[in-house]
Amino acid sequence: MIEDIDSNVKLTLSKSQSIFDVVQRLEPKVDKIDSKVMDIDLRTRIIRTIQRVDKQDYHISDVHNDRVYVYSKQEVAFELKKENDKCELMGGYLLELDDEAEKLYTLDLAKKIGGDARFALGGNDVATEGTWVYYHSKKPVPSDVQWLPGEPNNHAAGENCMAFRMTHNGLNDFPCGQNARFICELPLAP
Ligand SMILES: [Ca+2]
Ligand SMILES: [Ca+2]
Repeated sequence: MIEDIDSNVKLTLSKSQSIFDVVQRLEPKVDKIDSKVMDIDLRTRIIRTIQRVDKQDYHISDVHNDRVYVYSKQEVAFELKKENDKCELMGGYLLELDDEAEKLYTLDLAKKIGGDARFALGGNDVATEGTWVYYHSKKPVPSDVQWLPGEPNNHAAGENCMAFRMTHNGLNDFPCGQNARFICELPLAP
């Protein structure tokens, strides 16, 4: 590509046209190359992001809003730190829903991937009962993110972790430490 430009420049200059003509002639070519470079950059970032994911252990989503979502295939006794560390090794963190749209996208995928399996996220009210924040960013769970009706209810001995309850297709609080699969959010690598 670079050689092409180079020969184009020489050819054009040899015709001794004005600089303005040269620029005008090359502009569409440069635009085309620019968009190719951006395309290659995106592909590279996707590859860099997903090559850290062990495909034996995780399902990977398509690219969505400049990130991919990774769903564990196995259930674990879900602990925020332990599972978030696994996400960090892949360059991400336990899923943080920024809005209802992100919930619907990740919930829909959870259904397709895991059926009725429980999938845990990064939300929790461990520090202050009833105040829901995300483990990685410490940001509050936005109020437009909808829980299932009647949830979070801090049932029985207490429920301080957040999961998709797939039998009811929505968000529920459940006891940290119980069995769940989990979801990591991986922003595309720089
Ligand atoms: Ca709670
Ligand atoms: Ca609950």
